Amino acid sequence: MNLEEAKKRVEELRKEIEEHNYKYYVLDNPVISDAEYDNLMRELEKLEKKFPELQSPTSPTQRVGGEPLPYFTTVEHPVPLLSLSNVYNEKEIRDFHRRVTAIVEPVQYVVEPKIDGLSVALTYVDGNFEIGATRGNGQVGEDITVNLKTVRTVPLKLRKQVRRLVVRGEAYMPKEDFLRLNKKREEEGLPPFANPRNAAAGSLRQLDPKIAAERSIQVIVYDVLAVEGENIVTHYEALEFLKEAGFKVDNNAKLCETIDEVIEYCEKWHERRHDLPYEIDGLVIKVNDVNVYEDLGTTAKAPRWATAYKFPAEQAVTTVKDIIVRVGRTGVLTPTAILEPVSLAGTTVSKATLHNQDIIDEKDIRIGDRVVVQKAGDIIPEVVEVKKEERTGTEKKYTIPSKCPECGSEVIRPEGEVAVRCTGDLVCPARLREGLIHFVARGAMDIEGLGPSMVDALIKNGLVEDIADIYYIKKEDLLKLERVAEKSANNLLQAIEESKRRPLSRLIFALGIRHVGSRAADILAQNFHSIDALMNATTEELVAIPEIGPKMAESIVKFFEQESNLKVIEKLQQAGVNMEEEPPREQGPKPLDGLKFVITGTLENYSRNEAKEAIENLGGKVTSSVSKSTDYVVVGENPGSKADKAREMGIEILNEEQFEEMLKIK
Ligand code: 1X8
Repeated sequence: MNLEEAKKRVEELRKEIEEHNYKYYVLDNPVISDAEYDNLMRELEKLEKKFPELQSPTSPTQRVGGEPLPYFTTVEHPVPLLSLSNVYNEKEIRDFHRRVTAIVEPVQYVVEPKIDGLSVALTYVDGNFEIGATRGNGQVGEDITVNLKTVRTVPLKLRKQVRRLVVRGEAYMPKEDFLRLNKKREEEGLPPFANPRNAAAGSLRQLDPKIAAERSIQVIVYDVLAVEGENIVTHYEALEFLKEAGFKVDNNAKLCETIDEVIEYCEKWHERRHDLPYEIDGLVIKVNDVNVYEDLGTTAKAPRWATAYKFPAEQAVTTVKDIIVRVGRTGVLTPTAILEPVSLAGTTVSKATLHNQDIIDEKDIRIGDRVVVQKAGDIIPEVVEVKKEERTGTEKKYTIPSKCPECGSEVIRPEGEVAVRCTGDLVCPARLREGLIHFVARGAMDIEGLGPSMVDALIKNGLVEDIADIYYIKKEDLLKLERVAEKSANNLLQAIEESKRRPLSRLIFALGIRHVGSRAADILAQNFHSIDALMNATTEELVAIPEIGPKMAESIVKFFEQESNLKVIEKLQQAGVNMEEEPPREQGPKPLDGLKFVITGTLENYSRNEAKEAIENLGGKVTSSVSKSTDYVVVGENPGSKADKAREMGIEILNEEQFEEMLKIK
């Protein structure tokens, strides 16, 4: 195929793929199978690789996420993104209507679900997606174009000829994807997101677009902020226009002729709010006729032609069966109410957080009480109030115990804090599980094959009583565990062995010292060069380092004062865990040390074995399947599904040329 033919085919493919994207994501009506779609994508990728001059920033292949950014730049919105006034009940909806009809009459409204996400503005020039920004303060937002490009519902090219178009929409994570993501995060020892909104915001405000690409974010568009060459006279028409231009719009937008119809629609969605695949916190009511917006005007912050009807937080009444405390990884004892299960906000609730002793005292919550529980935007329900009039006199007051229920260590309440903490640091079993999951996690000691279920098995079988014990596990112990065979035992021991050579900063982070995150761990490693030196650091020395505050300094000093913690560190040292800045290496550092490769397809200049040998000679490893710990996938001719998997997971892909470059440079 020559360049001219390739160009023609590339254009055809892009058009066809965009058409299928539109049918799938916007119309919810796919007409081809995933496999057929994948074939089209693969053909396009192949041609773009073969003819790099045909690459284009708006090609559907560009949605995988490019290079990480050092920071986000800010952008001024061409039109301010206003906020909305709120109304909370029927009376207030009618008051809003009265204010509108004092100026225009008659009036039609459009009512739409109010998505609980992150507002974004998308700018298109000559039909091409140019800038995507967060709302920020309404005037100025952050440029998150690289992340929004990975969102399949953001068209890279419009389906209509428009010179310039600025639209507003809501970026969100569907509820199902949110639950799946949190499950995965917990398995990886990462803290879960509190709600889908935080998950969406956290994903789009990542400097590495590959992370955004892995998360399923969607954008529903609901406003034309600016357009050239179109005469849009009603909001309902604007929604039609947006849909034709290729955006995903909410199919639940309804045109209402009367305020009674508006109220009825709000009530309908109040009842059915959990039926939607995304979280909504109310409905937006907008005047349909765009021409009267000027007459209605805006207040300082919000337009008078629209308002948000906000659902009341969902509540239910149930009984507190018991109060227990849970001990988290950081040692905080959190009192939790065990409830008579009750249906609330689409789920069955059987627990509510009581936060701390102050809250229990303030609300006077007792075991046996009838209580009102509430689920606001967040996932964790709370006790709002006690139905004191329903007390029978048998209710029992509750005080958090003075000893940790898990390890019996004293608990303390640090000055100025509401939380109570166990002092058993590295010895408390409740903290051992979480502490171990954290210790072996990817950003810490990165021990592959040691997930939460393996951690549980090790603890349950008494193989580990502190984090250092993992370095003393023997193969015969592992083989006694359920579902551990020779091969996986070997792999795990190998991974444990390798983790001994992690840099000092990883170890400091892995210890789980309060307030010490991975960035602080880097700084500490750079300043102290060894655990020994860090152990002897005083509060004064620590706070003298930029970015180390007094709270963190105190926490570090306290950590190393604990005799039990020092014992664990000594055990780690005796096991041969690196405790100095430069990890010791067997025969000097190699350029590909610690990097994992997967090879798929046929390479022109290397047999499989030659490629493997070349990587291993430079210190890299070759594995047969793509996983989250894979660093690079080398893709030759006729690659298998591994290339797709890598792309899906946002793992860097090397063609043969890039692979050779890497072997040379390194
Ligand atoms: C915010 C939102 C609007 C809509 C949906 N979800 C939101 N979060 C909509 O109009 N369909 S409008 C809006 C605002 O103007 N602040």
